[in-house]
Amino acid sequence: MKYKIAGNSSANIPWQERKDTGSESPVWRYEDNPIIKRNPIPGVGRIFNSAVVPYENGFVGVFRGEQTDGIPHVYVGRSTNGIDWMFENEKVHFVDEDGNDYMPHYAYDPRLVKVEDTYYIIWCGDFYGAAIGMAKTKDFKTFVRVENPFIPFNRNAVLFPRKINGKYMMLSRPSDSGHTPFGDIFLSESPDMTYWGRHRHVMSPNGQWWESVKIGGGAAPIETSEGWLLFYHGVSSTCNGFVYSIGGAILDIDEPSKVKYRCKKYLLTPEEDYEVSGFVPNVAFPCATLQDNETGRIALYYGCADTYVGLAFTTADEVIDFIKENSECNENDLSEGR
Ligand code: BMA
Repeated sequence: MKYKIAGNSSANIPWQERKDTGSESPVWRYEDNPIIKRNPIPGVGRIFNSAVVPYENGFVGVFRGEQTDGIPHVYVGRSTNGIDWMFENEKVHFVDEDGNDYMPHYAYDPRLVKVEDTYYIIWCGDFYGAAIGMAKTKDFKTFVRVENPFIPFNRNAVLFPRKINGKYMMLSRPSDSGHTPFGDIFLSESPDMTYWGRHRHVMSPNGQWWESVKIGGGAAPIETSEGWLLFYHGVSSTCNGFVYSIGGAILDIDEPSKVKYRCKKYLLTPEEDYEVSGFVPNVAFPCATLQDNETGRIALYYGCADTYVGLAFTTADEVIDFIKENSECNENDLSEGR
């Protein structure tokens, strides 16, 4: 292997070898996509834009369950193979530090990241408009909300899986409270998961047509020997609405606001029926990866058309080389140093 993935080996992650599809992309889809179909739980019409992590001998995830009243909440699911998921019928019950009920009005696009011995869930909820909500758990039974990290409006907060220079690090995308027509990725740091500051610009839409409207963090960054590998979403606008594709970038390992490489081509764009048609057509929305450091294999989970969950695969070597070969930045020239 040319590039190394840091962390523990997770040999049982889902995997399927590439079949030649004619695509030049280093990312290929699971043949039996989508892995989560409509009406997966009573009272939930669609699950999509959801995140998973290795847990015990298998995997656990937090899922965006679009209830049949139209309101999204977070549901827990468990799987032994990362493909077939069993969901709890009840949405996650969040409490405050004293154990009192503390439910968000709604919660969508959850991310799930383990830092040290704690799992953090980060979602978009309501705080006088769209804003980031956060909670922690150690056992996936008790979910304790922590302070909202940012003032409104914000979406797509993605925590790094370890502290950097002694600080927790989080990407986010300041927004408006609607279907935001802009979006750049910023980085914030915190000594304690309560106070966030030292905000830095990471990336803006950079002129590539497939991501010309807005971009936002996707899966938690993967630590590799080349830097932090980031799968993110990039949005373009057409006469029929937005199109969400998946992009790739590599951030500096010690100073992740610095973009080392950013692929000017998308890695995955809506092509299959389950991506181009559904509740919101033409959405591929990456939210999580599972990776194995022994083989360099990466399994990427992405929401499809705001309706299903899809799975795609790549390897660290293939995707990093593709990003490097097709990199066009110096992204940091776009900002004023910060
Ligand atoms: C964004 C979010 C995502 C969704 C996307 C496409 O603003 O609402 O949850 O996948 O739009 O509809």
